[in-house]
Amino acid sequence: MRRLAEPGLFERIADAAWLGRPANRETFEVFNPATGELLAELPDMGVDETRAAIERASEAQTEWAAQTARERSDTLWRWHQLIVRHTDDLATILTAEMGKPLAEAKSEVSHAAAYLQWYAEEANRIYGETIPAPSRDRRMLVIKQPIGVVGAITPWNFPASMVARKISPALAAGCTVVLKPAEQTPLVAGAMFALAERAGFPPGVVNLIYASDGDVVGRELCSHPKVRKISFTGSTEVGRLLMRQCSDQVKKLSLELGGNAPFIVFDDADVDAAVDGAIQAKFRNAGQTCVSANRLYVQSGVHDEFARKFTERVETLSVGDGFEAGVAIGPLIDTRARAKIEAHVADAVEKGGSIRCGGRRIDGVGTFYAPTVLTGISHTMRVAQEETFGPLAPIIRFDDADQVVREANDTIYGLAAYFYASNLSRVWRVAEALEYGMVGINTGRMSSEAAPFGGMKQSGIGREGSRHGLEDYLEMKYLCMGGI
Ligand code: TXE
Repeated sequence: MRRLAEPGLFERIADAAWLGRPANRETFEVFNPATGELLAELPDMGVDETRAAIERASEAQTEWAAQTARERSDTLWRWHQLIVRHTDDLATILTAEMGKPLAEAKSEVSHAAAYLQWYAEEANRIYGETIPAPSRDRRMLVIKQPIGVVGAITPWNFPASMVARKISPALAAGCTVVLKPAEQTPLVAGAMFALAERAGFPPGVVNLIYASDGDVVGRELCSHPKVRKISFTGSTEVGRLLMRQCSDQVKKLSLELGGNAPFIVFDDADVDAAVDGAIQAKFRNAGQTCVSANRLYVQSGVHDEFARKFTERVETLSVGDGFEAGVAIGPLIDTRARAKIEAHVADAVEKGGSIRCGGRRIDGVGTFYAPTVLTGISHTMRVAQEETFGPLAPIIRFDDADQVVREANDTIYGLAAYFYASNLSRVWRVAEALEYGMVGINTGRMSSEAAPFGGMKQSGIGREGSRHGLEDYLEMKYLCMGGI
């Protein structure tokens, strides 16, 4: 592990004692996907530890909810400041365990801090309503109250910002949290929790479970009656499973699942801007984002120009260890992720697609794959139907503008879509017709703590970020007073 400005932070991460329980003999290992280096051995927690964490969270709930909004806000703000102050260390840990380029890791930590800032502010703005009563002797109003203990499960692709995006609205609302980070990337979550401890959250308000087996912890969170809500980001497959597991208790769920984002370039688009946007939307985080442009539809009039300019740019993206200067594409999270990309490329080539660049793994210890452009792709190939989650850009030529919107919508997913066009009437019609929770128009990047993030169809339930993200952690209670 590289040197941190504050080495004590790293030691704290792996120390089971600070998590409020004795060191467990079972452990699991965390590796750097670029080098194979063993980074840490963590206590492998199971049902007992999860249950104990839920009990602690439940005991802390009443007192935390009874704090004034300003008091909760102040603690969140202190946590935000600690994260800002330790950005370099957190980014170093993140790049080591996840692989993304250090500059991207720093920007992710800043994004995480932005959520804490947003919800520290939003904690003070949880308003109810008064309702004009239909009779004179009544008063009717709505108050908002925290939902209770929240079980949060986060993925490996944004291991810092996903933690902040789930925990900060929950804490602002007055909920307490038990969080299980992804087994591949638990270290930055550990560091963030160590900073939360310094920020002064009362004991039991935030609880961390390190575990190698998501299923064991997930089952306990879903079946424990004191957990009132599950918030999950990850695969659609696990999302469906969690929904089934929560059904017995009709437990509330927020799900942010897979995507299959179309990126459409119409004839009237600014091609150079579209190339820039596609590079951002496709290759950020080596394509391992749920809003990644999964399939590029380019209209015939600009297809050849776009494909040429885009391929030229992709060929300049350097692949390597995220700590090396100038690296744009880090390793994939693991060999399973790389095998999925290889299967999608093989299927496309077998069915007539052509490799314009890349199309191969890079030999060596790390799980690297060359950034790849495919042309001659059709809508029915696996690469256009499934979420690839890697640095692979398949280009589909189209002629009919109405047909392309139908194909863009022809998927079980509905998270993010992008399109480039200049005709205003087309811009409105396409934006309204796309069945997606988020639509980027003439931009390849749209995530913000100030905006609602989430999807339609099987991409999930609920929204994160913005004032809407807070509502998912609040219960609405109607009060009716008679005899006035
Ligand atoms: O996801 P998993 P994986 C998509 C993407 C990727 C695919 C598989 O297409 O290629 O999913 O990735 C925990 N009960 N996304 O296998 O398994 C697990 O420990 C409860 C999109 O990594 O869903 C981790 O903390 N929890 C996505 C988290 O779920 C369980 C981000 C995610 O892992 C569990 C990641 C269980 N039975 C993958 N099994 C996005 N929306 O950004 C696993 N987990």
